[in-house]
Amino acid sequence: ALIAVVRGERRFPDAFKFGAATASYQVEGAWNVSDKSASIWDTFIHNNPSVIVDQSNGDVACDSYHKWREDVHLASELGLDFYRLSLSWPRLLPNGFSNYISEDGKRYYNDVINGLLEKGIEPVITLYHWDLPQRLQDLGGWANPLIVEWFADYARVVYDLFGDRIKSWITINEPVIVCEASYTMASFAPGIYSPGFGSYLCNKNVLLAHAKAWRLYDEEYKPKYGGKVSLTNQILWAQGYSEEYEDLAELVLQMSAGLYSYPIFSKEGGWPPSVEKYIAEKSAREGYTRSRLPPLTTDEIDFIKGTFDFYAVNYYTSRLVRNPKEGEKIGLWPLYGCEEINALMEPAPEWTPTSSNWFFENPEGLRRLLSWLKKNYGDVEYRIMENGYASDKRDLNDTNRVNYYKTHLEQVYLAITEDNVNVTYYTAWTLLDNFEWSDGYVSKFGLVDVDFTKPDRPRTPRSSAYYYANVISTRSLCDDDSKTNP
Ligand code: PNW
Repeated sequence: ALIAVVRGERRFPDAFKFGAATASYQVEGAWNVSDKSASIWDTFIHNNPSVIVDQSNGDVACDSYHKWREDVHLASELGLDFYRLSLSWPRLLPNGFSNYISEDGKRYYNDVINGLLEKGIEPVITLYHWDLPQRLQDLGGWANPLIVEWFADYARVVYDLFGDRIKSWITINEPVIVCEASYTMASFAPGIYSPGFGSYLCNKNVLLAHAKAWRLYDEEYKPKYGGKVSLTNQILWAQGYSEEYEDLAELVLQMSAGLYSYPIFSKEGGWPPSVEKYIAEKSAREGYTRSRLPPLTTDEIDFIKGTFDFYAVNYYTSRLVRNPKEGEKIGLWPLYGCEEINALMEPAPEWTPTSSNWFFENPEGLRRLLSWLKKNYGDVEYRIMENGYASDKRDLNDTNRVNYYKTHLEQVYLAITEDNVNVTYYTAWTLLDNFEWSDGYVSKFGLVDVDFTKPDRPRTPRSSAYYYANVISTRSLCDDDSKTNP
């Protein structure tokens, strides 16, 4: 075992759970084995290798398709309470539709789920972590309202196959990235540039698809299995550059967190009022017949409202918000600015940069964000479903990553004990170095190092793995740094 037990002082609540996450395209590889069809990430990168900094792709990745036993073993050595993984839709349903289920896909996910359960690790399943079947993209993907049915059909297959063993579900990972990185930045698959339009169609369809999958579970599976379902939002904490910009920062938060949370988690439902008004007025000034933000009907508002069992959030980084000065260019939403509302977003000079150009360390942002969420969406259960650190070094003694986890867990602890936010899960991103989207294999987030130069992708735990294992075994934040050395 990796653990040395020390008596920590800052103890997390007994029921608190610690885990780690991965995602199918980032770890599995085996992109075309058996009857698996291409996902939009397979196609996007095969067609445009230069969109990835090191021209790499996820064809092999960590080869977790073959090496899942080792991953389960590592998860067990860490002492994880849960392991969050995503399912590849085109691995399970090669047609995209539910008329045909891949035996191979079924076997693979059953193996992983049962392997985790045998070690006493709770599997947490994400239905959609960005690898849409290319065949559905060819029909419009997230811009086509029919995807709401396609997604619900897929969800039904998954609930039928694995529902007896899964108690926690995430429908969709980071809708803001699904819709904005794809349609506004156009740097994520399918890479269709349609800012302020395609992104909003996607936004609406994502909400309806999530709601339909939630209601399906709630009505037909929850009575039998008693699991919980939500979606997870990635939110950059935003605060005013100075006091005069607090209102603008609030509008930025409504544009990012609000567009995907207010319809589900607010009492009123529907689009966040400030954003709805802003975009409607701006669209009219621009000469559009109707708002670029597609309206939600009363039925749709009711259908989406309340479709959650907890609030899930992924946190990495923060921004200061202000209006641009004369001649200053606003960067791309949702990372560097928001053209729609004339907001410039930048890191504070004292926040330490990481190897990902969008990522600067601000641990306090996590605590502030949790308080903001509680203020906006109420005293519900909050689960942190991702948090972790990027480095381009392969060092096993990853002191910066240890420090990131330590300082962020401290903020989680304060949110629980000082601000009374009901946080119940903490998830490290990620178990092992993997394919980091645009950053390829350059930015590494792993608790465990993976040697991508070797065909068998050997895995070696870093200091951060030992540190985290120790936090988990003591359920506490330990001050004794000697315990983090392998
Ligand atoms: C999340 N940003 O993605 C994802 O859920 C993971 O798949 C990913 O590996 C991890 O965070 C680290 O990036 C993000 O540009 C992608 O702000 C981009 C951003 C944030 C999160």
